[in-house]
Amino acid sequence: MASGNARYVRYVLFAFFTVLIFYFVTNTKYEGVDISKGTFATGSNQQSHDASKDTKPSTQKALTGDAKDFPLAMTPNDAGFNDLVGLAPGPRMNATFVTLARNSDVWEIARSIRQIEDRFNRRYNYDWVFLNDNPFDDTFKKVTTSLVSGKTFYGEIPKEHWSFPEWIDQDKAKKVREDMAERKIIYGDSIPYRHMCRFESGFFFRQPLMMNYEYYWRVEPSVELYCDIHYDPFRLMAEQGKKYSFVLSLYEYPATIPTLWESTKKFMKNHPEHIAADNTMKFLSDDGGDTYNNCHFWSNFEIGSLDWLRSKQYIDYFESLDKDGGFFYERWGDAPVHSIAAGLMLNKSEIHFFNDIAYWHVPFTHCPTGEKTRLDLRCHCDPKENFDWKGYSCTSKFFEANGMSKPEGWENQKD
Ligand SMILES: Nc1nc2c(ncn2[C@@H]2O[C@H](COP(=O)(O)OP(=O)(O)O)[C@@H](O)[C@H]2O)c(=O)[nH]1
Ligand SMILES: *[C@@H]1O[C@H](CO)[C@@H](O)[C@H](O)[C@H]1NC(C)=O
Ligand SMILES: *[C@@H]1O[C@H](CO)[C@@H](O)[C@H](O)[C@H]1NC(C)=O
Ligand SMILES: [Mg+2]
Repeated sequence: MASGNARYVRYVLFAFFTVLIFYFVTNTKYEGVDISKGTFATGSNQQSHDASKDTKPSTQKALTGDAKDFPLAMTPNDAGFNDLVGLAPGPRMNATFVTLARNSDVWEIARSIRQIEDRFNRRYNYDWVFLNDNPFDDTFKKVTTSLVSGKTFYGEIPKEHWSFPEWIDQDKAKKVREDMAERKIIYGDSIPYRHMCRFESGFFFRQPLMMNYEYYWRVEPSVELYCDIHYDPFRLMAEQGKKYSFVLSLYEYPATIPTLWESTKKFMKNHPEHIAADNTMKFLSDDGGDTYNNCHFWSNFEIGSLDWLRSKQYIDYFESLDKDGGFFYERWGDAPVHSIAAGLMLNKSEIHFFNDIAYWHVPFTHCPTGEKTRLDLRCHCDPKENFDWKGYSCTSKFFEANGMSKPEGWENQKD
């Protein structure tokens, strides 16, 4: 009997510990294997790189739920913030990535796409439009289509959008290029670079493929993304009424834009109706608009509204600049053109600084200020590289113009 009792006790203890172990195993949280719930996507990842078929998106984007059921999760305290596996639930915006590139840029753009996909788009599957002044070759189409999780589209830019307008004096333009070559101004002797700047200033947003969308995210070859993107930036733009956004800002080389501000002042005089009441002139000028301080948003990264770029106010500005000829008689960049337009014609609340999108384009880095943010977003950038608060950045000026307080820790990153 005694031995029988002891056996019972052993059985009971054994059963108790088995249940206990089972309890601990099933209640252990493994970070990184969260399976996201509530995905109702029906869209497919099928893509075609047959450009002749890809004139417009053939199916409605995968709409995975109502916005009201899936509010933007902006901080780790918000529901769903750390669900980074599987398709993101919630609505999709009418938006696309856009890249201007040559066939020879294929491996550099492949690197950029891979980063955007890993950090963001694999969960959102937004489309990607590629534009080129020459036809894209098969390798370019195959490689990029294989990397993009959304649909890919390839457009050839018409000659009128990539050539000298008839009012440009060719001799005068040539002399400028020779002179800039001698003065060693970067891209100063280049014709294609000037076509590129004029195209990005006035034409990319009205290419037939771009007419299918309301928002764009510009991506260049060889850029890096250093942090996870936990929410849909397109949705932030739409829900918060943003029209233009940036991650890096800096001073333009004055030698490339000697008369851009004169030309802009002429436009302001001719079109006072286009100037926003609550504009960001303070970012652009230190003397109330008399002179330009050369501050601009770095346009190789942009998330913006295509409808705004297609608006009468923006087109009037571009056409006024184009008539003045500075894309060829000087070397006006699309960055100061977009920035001046945004600074003067948008209200302050319509321009957004994405602190949480960490980015590099040679030679500058935007690495989010604040260690907590960097850890929450699993960033792999060196905070010392952050350009935001260094002397040649204009981001301080943007914060001051908007009365925004700088993120904690900015003082330690001044140099
Ligand atoms: N199709 C095409 N794209 C170009 C040409 N020149 C520049 N680009 C693209 O325009 C963008 C800006 O050019 P990039 O060389 O990066 O200029 P940077 O960033 O100012 O040094 C990139 O996306 C390039 O791929 C060109 O002649 N043809
Ligand atoms: C997306 O935006 C474009 C341009 O405004 C519009 O023509 C198109 O109908 C929109 N598509 C959807 C699905 O809303
Ligand atoms: C811009 O701001 C002004 C003044 O605050 C306001 O009257 C106007 O409606 C705003 N415009 C937009 C598009 O928000
Ligand atoms: Mg570039």
